[in-house]
Order: sequence, then C-alpha cells, then structure tokens
Amino acid sequence: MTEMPAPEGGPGVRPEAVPGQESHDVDVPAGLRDFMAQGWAPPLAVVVEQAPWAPYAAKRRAALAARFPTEALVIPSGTLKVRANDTDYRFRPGSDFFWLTGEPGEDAVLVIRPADDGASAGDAPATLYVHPRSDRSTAAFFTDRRYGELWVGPRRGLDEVAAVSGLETAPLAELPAALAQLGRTRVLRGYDAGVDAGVDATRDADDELAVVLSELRLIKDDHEIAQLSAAIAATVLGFEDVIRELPRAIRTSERWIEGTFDRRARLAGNDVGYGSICACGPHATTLHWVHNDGVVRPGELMLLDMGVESRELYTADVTRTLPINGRWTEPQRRVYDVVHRAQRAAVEAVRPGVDFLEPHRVAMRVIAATLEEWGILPVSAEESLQKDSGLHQRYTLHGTSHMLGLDVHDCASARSETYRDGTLAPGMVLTVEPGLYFQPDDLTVPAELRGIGVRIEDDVLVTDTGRRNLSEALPRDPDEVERWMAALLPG
Ligand SMILES: [Mn+2]
Repeated sequence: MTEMPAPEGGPGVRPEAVPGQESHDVDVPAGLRDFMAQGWAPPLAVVVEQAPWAPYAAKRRAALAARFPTEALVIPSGTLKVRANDTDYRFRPGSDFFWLTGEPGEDAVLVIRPADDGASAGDAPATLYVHPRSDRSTAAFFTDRRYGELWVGPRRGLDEVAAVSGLETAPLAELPAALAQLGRTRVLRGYDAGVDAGVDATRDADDELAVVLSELRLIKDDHEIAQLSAAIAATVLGFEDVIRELPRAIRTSERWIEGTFDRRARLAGNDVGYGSICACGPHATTLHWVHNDGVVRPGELMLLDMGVESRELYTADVTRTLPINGRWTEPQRRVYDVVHRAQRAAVEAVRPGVDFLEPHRVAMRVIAATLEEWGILPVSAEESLQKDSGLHQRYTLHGTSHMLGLDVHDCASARSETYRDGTLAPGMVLTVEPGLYFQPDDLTVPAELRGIGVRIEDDVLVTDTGRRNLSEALPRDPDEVERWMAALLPG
C-alpha cells in the first residue's frame, strides 16, 4: 500500500493530512471524514466462482515447485507505473506471475514454500498476498487515488481472490514478515523493488528462476492455445475493421488505422498486445514504425503488424502487407510474391523435432535466391547464406520466428539451447514472419522497388504431427487479398 507523505505543518496547511491526495484535491475536514466513515451497506462480493484457468495455474505452480523443491519462490505481479506526474498507466500484471495465478491486480505477490518432507511438490503451500478491500472506517477509501475503492472502483478482496484462484490469500501488510521468515529463497526480480529489497537471495539463483519460468512456458497447454486462438480471432476482426475504415484513413492518417484496431482490441480483448505498427508507403521499411502518424496514400502498400491481447492476456502477433486501394501494382506484387513464397515454405517447415531456426533457414534460402536472380546481391545466394557472409540481411533485417504467448516475445529468458538453438516440440507456438525491405534511399536496389517493405506473419502451433496455422483465417495469398479487400472496402 502506497501512502502519500503527510504535508509539513505551517501556514495554509490542510486541516488534516489524508493518504493518496494530490495538490489539486479538495480538503477533507474532520466532520466529512467522520460522515464518510458511516452509512454504507456491506460490500458486495465482486466474483466468487473459481475461474476456468485455476486448475491450469495450479498445475503450473506444481511444475515450478518441482524444480526447486527445497526453496521458497517469490513472484510479484509488479507495481503501478507512472505515465506522467500523478497519472499511471493502466496496470497489466507481469506475465510469469499471471501464468501462475491468473490474478490481474497490482502489487500482488505469490509465495510458494517448500512442501513438507515426504509430500510431493504439487502440495507445496502457496499464498497470494493481495490488497484487501478498502477499509471504509479510514479516509483512504475515498481519498487515495491509486488504491481507494471510491476512486478506482471495487476490487476483489481476499476471500474473492481465494475463491477465483483456488489459492490461499493473505493481506499485503503481512508480506514483509512472511518474507523475513522464509529460508532459502529465490525471487523473480525487477517487478517490485520493495519485494526485491525484502528478500535475501543471490542474483544467480534468481536468474535461474526466471530461466525456468520461461522454459516451462515454452509448451502451451490447451487453455493457453484456446486463449491464443481467441486473441487471433479478434485480431482478424480488427484487420477487417481497418480495411472497412480505409477511406477515412486516407482522408486523415495512419492514426485512424491505429485507433480503429485499438477499438477492436479493447472491445474484444484487454488491449493490444504490443504497440501496433501501421506503416504506410516507405514507413514499411522501418521495422518498428510505431509513430503511426503518416499519410495513407492509395497506390502504396500498408504494412500492418498488430495483435489483440485477450482478456486473459495472451496476444496475437500477425502482420499483413496490403495494397491501400485494394489492387497490387506490378512491382509491389513482385516483391510480395517472394515473401509469400518464403513464408509459405517456412510455415511448412514447422514440425516437431526440427530446429527452431529451420523455418528461418528455409525462408532465407528463398529470398536470397531471388535477390541473386534480380541482380541485387553482390555475391551468390549460396555465398550470402554462409554464416560469415549474410549480405542478404541488408534486405531481410530480422529473424523469422519468436515464441508467442502471454508475451509477444514469449519465453525471453529461456536459454539458447532450449529456444534459439533448440528444437520445436508439440505445444510450442511461434511466429513465422519473413520480410523484405527496400529502403527508399538504397542505391543497390532498382528504383521501382525502393520504398517497398513487405512482411507476412502468422502464428503457428507445433502439433504432434506437424503444425496448425492459428492465423490461417486471415488471407495472405495475393489474389485472395484482392478479393477479400474488394468485399470489405466500402462502395
Ligand atoms: Mn512478431
């Protein structure tokens, strides 16, 4: 619980210091405080049923506890982040914490203790420390802008969080004493400075906890795959919204595209999973174009890299490059066809047992061969594909795949031998997203291709026998793209 420091005494001081107030807030005289402390009906329970994800989260906690059977594990959800002055970003819990608890609130901390001798790791006792409901006998409930329920709305209390999550809960006020009593402990650092300072642990042991969490998250369970599918289905709707709104985007700017997708993300999910890239014309050659403030010109391409984050915080990550007026020009189609061929071959390369990097190698072979054919590469494709050359990367710029889940770049702390240099296994979900980017001022490229950037990105589940393209429903075949856009573009 954060309380604002009480103001110093002196001339012009407020009648009574109250927690969480800002300089522009109204004074709170003692009579008002007393009046506000009474006359309220008992608080209604917010939610009381166990959530569908609760059994999955319990299995995940057991899997984690089994890796550290003799140690306590401390995983915070994170704290509110200031956007500017006294306004915060809307809170989004840390992904590891959420994966283990499903609890959305800020400042919460999961503590898993070692199971008693002889018990299995599945029985490791776990407690979730959370903010209690506001105490209406104190002023904080109506003066504290960050935590007062009158300011920010009702939250789940201890009993409700316990019912929803299936976890034992305790008030955050008891956390410092509980942390002080733990034996050997690992903490997921970097989320909550107060917790980091309150746990005596070593950096290496803590890093290993982050690695294990990332590696456990590599394989998605059924619930996670359903969540990713829901996020992708909403993303498809968002792309359709954008095409329908193109005339207004042309009259305004890329901002209209971003706003249109944002609206779908809020309506169907929690938010966008990452800053949308709405890159029209040559902006498509800037990999992370997130200014989204440029003009939308018929006759040019738009590269849209956008993903809805579901209500349970799983995100899609899909890219389509589309002709703004619904029809490809010849040079646009020439570049698109290469990326499309590379992307199709890379998706087909996804199967259990192959290297994580195999789809990338497949895509780069297709693109390098074409760049040689077009006379753009100064060396042969074969030479360029050697590890110590890589000249084609001037035009491809990035890797082809990353893991996808709660984070858009999921499992980021996994060791290279289990991720980048590892092999694909059933239950993994990865993106396949080759691109080809000809910078507007790149003199090594024929003039008619300069300023064209194309990326095609799908979200692919590794199955027992091969793959399932979870974003199959979003058209990528160039002829199909024209038909799809014609059906959606107004008049
Ligand atoms: Mn991606």
